[in-house]
Amino acid sequence: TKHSALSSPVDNSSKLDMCPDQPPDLEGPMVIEVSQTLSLDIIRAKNPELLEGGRYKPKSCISLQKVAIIIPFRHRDEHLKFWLYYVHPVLQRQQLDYGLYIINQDGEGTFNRAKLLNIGYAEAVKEYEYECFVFSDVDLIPMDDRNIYKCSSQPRHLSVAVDKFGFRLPYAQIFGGVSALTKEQYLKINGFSNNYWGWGGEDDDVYNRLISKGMSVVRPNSEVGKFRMIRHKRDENNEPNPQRFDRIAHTKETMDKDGVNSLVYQVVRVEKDKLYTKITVDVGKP
Ligand code: UDH
Repeated sequence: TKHSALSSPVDNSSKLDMCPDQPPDLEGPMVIEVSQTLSLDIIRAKNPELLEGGRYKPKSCISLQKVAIIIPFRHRDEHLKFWLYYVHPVLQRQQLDYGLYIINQDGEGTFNRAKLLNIGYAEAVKEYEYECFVFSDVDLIPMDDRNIYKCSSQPRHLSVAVDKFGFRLPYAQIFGGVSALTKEQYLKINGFSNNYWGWGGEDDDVYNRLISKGMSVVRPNSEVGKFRMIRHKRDENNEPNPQRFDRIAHTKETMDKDGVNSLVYQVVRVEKDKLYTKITVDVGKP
């Protein structure tokens, strides 16, 4: 009886509860096939709840974390389609408040994965109050949706049992593939190195940074941590970097001056699709 016609509509978000620790609709092990042909239109149609820029948040509860998913990218459109097709539905079942950022290296210069990841961090924090950053290669598809793409009190390595490595960790210190850092954890290590050009070493450098700041790496078990890696040949302009061994031997001395605090790049183009925010960037050259 007291409702005025002029009062603003009820804001439901203030009445929502936090999402549960265990999202109710998870399916567990999933079958991943990478032989079919996919179109972006099919993937868009299968994900009607996505908002412009590859954003989502659950309607029924407040997400436990705001997560930016960051993918380093160049010339891998086929892999990206499989990633979008399989992983977007997983992230929604996981009840995450998330945004997907594809950081596309412009031009044909030497690839720099870690610098692209730093750029992803820097661009994502301009858009939303992300608390957690999940860095993922484009060719890694989770095989179990109980592997939640969110952060922990310690840095988390998610891709622990990749088919290519016989579903085992190839070495104990590995931090590449898919990993998750809170904003605090990321800033504590000054982000990642900008100086690893070409293939290899940059992920081991991140591991060194974490250890030198007194952190440790946590992982899901090897059942939940299963991944399929899409097979591919070596990319052009991403040859193994001969400097990598020397660089990872000196992480401790260089990390305070080489990272997110020394990041320089140019944004060339920003594309907002329902499925992703694609940011094309000039990373410069060695
Ligand atoms: N990436 C691109 N484009 C490139 C290079 C790398 O998008 O040209 C991204 C992509 O997200 C990829 C990630 O960087 O998943 C890591 O690069 P990678 O796939 O080259 O690294 P990986 O260790 O493979 O997976 C190394 C070459 C494998 C050759 C296998 C020959 N059988």
